[in-house]
Amino acid sequence: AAKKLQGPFVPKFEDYQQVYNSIAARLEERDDYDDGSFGPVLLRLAWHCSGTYDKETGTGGSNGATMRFTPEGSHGANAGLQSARDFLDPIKEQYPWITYSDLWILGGVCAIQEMQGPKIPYRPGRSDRDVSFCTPDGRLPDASKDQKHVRAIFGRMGFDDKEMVALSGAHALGRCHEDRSGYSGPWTFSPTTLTNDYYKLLLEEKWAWKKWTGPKQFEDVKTKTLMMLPTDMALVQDKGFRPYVEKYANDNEAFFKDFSDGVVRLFELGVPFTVAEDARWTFKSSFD
Ligand code: CCH
Repeated sequence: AAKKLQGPFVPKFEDYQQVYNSIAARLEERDDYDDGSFGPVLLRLAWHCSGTYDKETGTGGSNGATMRFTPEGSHGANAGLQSARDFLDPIKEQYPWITYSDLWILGGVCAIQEMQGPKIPYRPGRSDRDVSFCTPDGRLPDASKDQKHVRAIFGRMGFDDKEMVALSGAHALGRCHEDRSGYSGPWTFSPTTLTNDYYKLLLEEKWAWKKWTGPKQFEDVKTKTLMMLPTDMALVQDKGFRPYVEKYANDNEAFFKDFSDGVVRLFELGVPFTVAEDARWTFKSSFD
């Protein structure tokens, strides 16, 4: 019999596409969650891994998957993300060669594409690190604050005004849960499909403080079913941010382009890749 060359398994594009397909299939299968999809919470997991990055010290970011450990997993901002990690665990069992940190980011990529968002080019290369790499609490944004805080937090990651507004369009997806953040409700009427509705609603609806005993948030006056956080409202109140809100409200294609570029950058913060930028992969979606 022909002798097969043995060596360490080096996964290729096709192998990662298979992982993507398995996540997509599991998203389809587990439609018993929230508004019918784990997609939003998968995206939030990927963002909260990445959004701890600090450009001055080079610490934080998606390399490491340190949210597996209690110090970081129990940060207030990460409440509820256990459900996203649990959702991905059977995928990790099926493909033990992928690192948690590459898998969690691939989960975010898959969630965006499967919720009909733009393509998010991807490179692997993240390795899992131990508990000593957990980031300190307080690196993720606090929704009760204003534009100064948003600029300080995203500025620390290295983002500019345009990117901050583009990334915030993720709030077209998902909802706030009282038992997680204290806030309540979805931002749009289609929380499992990525659209530019977040910007349209910010500009077109009338918003007022919600009358309740929970944290200060806005609700739409007309239906009282949608919400905005103080940090969301800061995007239309601030002179630097507002032009981008208007641009994305009027041009979904421009939003998709800038959102994709911003997410690619976000998901790669602090990762020591050996693969070049021009060798990123684009995964086929389940409906392509
Ligand atoms: Fe966010 N987000 N986010 N967010 N977020 C929440 C939920 C989601 C802030 C606060 C909150 C981004 C930026 C910000 C998602 C993606 C992104 C919640 C509710 C709060 C609070 C959590 C809960 O109760 O379950 C603040 C503040 C900022 C910026 O200032 C960015 C950037 C992204 C991604 C690119 C997604 C998706 C959700 C929905 C999660 C779900 O479970 O439905």
